[in-house]
Amino acid sequence: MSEPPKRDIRNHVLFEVATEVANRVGGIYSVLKSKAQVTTAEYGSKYTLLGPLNRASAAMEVEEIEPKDPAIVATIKSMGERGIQTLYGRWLIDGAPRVLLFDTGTAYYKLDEWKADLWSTAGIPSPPDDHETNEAIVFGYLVAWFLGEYVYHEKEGAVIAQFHEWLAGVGVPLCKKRKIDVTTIFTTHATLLGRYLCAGSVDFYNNLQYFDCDAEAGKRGIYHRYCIERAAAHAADVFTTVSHITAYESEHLLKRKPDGVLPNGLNVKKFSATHEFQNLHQTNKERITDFVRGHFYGHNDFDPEKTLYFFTAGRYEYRNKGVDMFIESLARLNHRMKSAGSDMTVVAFLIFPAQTTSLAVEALKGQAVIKSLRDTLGHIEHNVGKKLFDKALAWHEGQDPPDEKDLLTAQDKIMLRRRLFAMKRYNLPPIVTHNMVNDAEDPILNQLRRCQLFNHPADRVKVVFHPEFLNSANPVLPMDYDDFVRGTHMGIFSSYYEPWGYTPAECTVMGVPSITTNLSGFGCYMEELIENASDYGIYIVDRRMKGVDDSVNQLCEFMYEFTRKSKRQRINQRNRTERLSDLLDWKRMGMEYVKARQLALRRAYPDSFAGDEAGGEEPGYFDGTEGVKISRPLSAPGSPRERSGMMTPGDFASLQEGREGLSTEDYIAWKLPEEEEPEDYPFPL
Ligand code: G6P
Ligand code: 1S3
Repeated sequence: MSEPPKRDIRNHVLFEVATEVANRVGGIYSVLKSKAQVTTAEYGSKYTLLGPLNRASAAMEVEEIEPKDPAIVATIKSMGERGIQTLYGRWLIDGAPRVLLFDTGTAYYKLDEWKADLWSTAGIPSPPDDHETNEAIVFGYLVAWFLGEYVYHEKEGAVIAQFHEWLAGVGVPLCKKRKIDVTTIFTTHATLLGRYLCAGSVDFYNNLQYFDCDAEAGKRGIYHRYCIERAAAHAADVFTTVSHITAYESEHLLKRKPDGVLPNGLNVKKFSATHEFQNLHQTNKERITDFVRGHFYGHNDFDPEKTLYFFTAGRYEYRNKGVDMFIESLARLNHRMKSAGSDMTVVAFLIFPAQTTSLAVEALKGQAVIKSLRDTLGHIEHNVGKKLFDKALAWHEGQDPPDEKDLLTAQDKIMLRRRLFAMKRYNLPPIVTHNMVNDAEDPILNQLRRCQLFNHPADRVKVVFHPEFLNSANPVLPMDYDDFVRGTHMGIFSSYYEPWGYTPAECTVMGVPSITTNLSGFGCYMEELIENASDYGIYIVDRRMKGVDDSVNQLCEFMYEFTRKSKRQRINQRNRTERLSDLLDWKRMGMEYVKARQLALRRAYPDSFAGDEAGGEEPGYFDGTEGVKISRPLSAPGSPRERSGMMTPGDFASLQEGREGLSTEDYIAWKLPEEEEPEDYPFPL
């Protein structure tokens, strides 16, 4: 057989494969969407995202266009002839990347054949009734089909396919088994077993190396999914994850050391006036205050000027997202503020989508009562103004100026009295804004009840559980998430399982201080990068070396100290927080993706790099001597003092050729206690 033609690594094309392309589900959507701008800047038309077609969200997010790349045209055509429908277009986001979405429904006629093939070629079983896995299989086979035909039509350029998470992972072992001439990267954003084990009551981090993974997956009914994830991790040319913690977890649960860490960045938008984000805080805070006035009608005995808004938000994973710990800490904060006679009030929002039937009548009533009061007062104000004007016109020298007592008519007084009586309330302001499907068993509601956080007038900590994502069309709290975050004073994310954690990172770029933990990828990253993180509004609770009670107290202490800051101190701290934005910008974080792609090309096409080895004579593509092809990270360090002058997270220890993957010793800030001081190991084994 003749050698396949050598592919041109310089003019390679990039496909990114994920189930959340133009389809918001969770964190991967945020990764792809925010990263699109830097990736299209680098690749232009040579970058295409592949995903399953969700017609409802595609209708909102994608504009259909005609493909120009002849290999894509030919492949879509030939797949179409076999009944596969696709949508090719531009994703309507910054960077407007090209997307190719496959209608998996049109390929189900092949499901049984593909399941049999998956078993015979990769030994991966698939039970009949797991819809999510069926979708993953169909999508994976469609992607492998597409890539196989694409490289048949496109013979010149090298092809990189980067797959995100197990749901998009089936294509990876298929590419390998079928020897498709592409190089693959598999990036996991969490591990299936990690998510399941942490959600239970397992001492996860101290037992990572001891789990019998097959058995644990089997017990939870996810063995087949676990097989897909593990196969993808092992079959990929390059295996990566989003943080060093998850790298450590992957090593033990997926049994392959990742080659590197690709942390998540954000598309940081700078305002032309640096104080603009502070103005936005003030305006959005007023909008939150409007809601609070309504929600707490009849109990508005706290001063908005002395009220702080805290919040937590995310996917409703009660234990993984640390909601249990947050509520317990709020209860302790309440007690502490009361005992100290604090004149501050904290309103804590918990935003986690859960099953609801409708908005609660009490929540709607609160907003309606306040709206009527405002309307009535507006009316009275108008009448008073008019009357005063008329009296002023009729005034003559020698007369007394108009008396304010004559300005309110009897009717005005009655209207006012009615509104005041409408604000009388015999119950406490509700702790939840919606009627929950499972009120009696909801873990958040039960923990609030257990901790007796009932919005009593004497409480210094009030709570509002909003079991739905925010949006500006909501009649109770009409704000989009970003605006809401800007208006708050602090975000609190005391996660137990959090491979990266976008929520505190988003707070940071909006100049909102946040609390996170050293079990979150973001927390570890910031702790390692910045020497005095809390000065910059990044507080990190130790959930690794402390007992639960001590961690709760530490979280409570952080919040309490925050309530003692003056307005000036809060403003200064927000300024410092916002200055960290550059550290989280994709312009910097994206360098790790660049390195992963380089490594993937090197592994698949080592001959093309012959002149690039250390000491090689010829200028190499990737050694920076051949002209700048790839955007560089920001060269100016952020204003906070970085611990080590490292530029990107990968500089900690990451993607390098000639290594079998990260070395366990390289995982940042992630060592088991026994690895440091064996005799100090605090837990029974
Ligand atoms: C921003 C605004 C100020 C406002 C302050 C309130 O900095 O520019 O005008 O006074 O926010 O801060 P606070 O922490 O009390 O919400
Ligand atoms: C995952 O989403 P999650 O909230 O289920 O992926 C995100 C993007 O990489 C990551 O930020 C998060 O920690 C993971 O948990």
